[in-house]
Amino acid sequence: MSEIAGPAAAALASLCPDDLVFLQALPKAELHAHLNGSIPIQTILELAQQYSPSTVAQTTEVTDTLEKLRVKSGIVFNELDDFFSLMPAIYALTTTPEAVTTVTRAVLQWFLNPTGDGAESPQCTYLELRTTPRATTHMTRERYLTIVLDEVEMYPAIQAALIVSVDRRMSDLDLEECVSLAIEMKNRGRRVVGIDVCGDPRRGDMQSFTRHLSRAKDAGLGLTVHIAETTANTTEDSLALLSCRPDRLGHATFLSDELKAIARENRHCKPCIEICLSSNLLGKTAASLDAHHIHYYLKNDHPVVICTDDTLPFRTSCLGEYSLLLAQPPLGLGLTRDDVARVARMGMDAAFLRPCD
Ligand code: 6MZ
Repeated sequence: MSEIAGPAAAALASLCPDDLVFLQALPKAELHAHLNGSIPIQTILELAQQYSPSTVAQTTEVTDTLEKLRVKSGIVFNELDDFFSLMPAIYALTTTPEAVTTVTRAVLQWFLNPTGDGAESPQCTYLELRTTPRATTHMTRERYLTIVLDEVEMYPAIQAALIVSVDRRMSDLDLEECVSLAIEMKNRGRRVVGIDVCGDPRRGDMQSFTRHLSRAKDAGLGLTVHIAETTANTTEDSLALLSCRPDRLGHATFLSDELKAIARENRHCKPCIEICLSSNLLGKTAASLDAHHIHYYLKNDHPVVICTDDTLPFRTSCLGEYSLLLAQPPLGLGLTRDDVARVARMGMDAAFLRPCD
């Protein structure tokens, strides 16, 4: 927990001990956490020590990225794009089966084991971790997923499950492979509970994704999509994603009122909005907590779940994100304990292991 910085750290530091005990004891679901964005800094530094790059450019990229990640006060992002530029170096350090085992184990421990800083409770009660199956020179996508699932399944089903992410940049063939793998794994009894669409919001044609996403839903997988995360996402982009009847929406920061209405009509059970406060503030897609779209959803009694997104670059934690709800303005939203408990319950109810359909 000592690694957190930025808005979450400031909110956490402002809470009284009683509030901290309250937040720690609250059952919390973490439903929007990207595996390679959630690697503990210590783990990534250890992997860097074993890394033997083949080119000078690779060495420089990894060194520069690690330097940014290590800054005590956290990275200052100018825009969300700065986040995506960190990923190649992180991926360079996680190309082998051994490295994927190491990072998955470390991320699961970070979320699900007691924190060791005096708190008896883990960061969250239930974790739906998500990751993009990655083929490297050392492994196929199937092997990648098997390795991640082997680690996830070390925990009981009521504690951990996996969402398979597909990246907006993927070709039709890659999408076909990832969705088929997710369905096959689920049918084999492996703990894949959903599909996510993620990646750089400026890329990809979501119209071409719809038949793959519908196939995943028809196979009984939950569907969550990053939608309207930035102003680069067009109405057509969002409409294509909404046409697949997603169960949850990632961010939904720039959904117009018209699109919000369409989202609500999509199903009898409104799609829960995955809210990532620190990610939005640091990635500069929300100008301030005051201006954050969470207010709209809370006011309209629309289900939300509070999530971390990528704890490595955004230097946050589940406790940090919940502190942002409870802390007094301007450090937090100033919600009452009852309201925070209600939000946490909505999050637990939105898990794919407890589908509302
Ligand atoms: C969109 C994001 C993201 O899958 O390799 N990812 N996609 N918006 C975001 N908001 C900040 N944060 C992470 O984890 C890393 C990948 O997750 C997606 C990106 O595609 C990133 O490469 P995995 O485990």
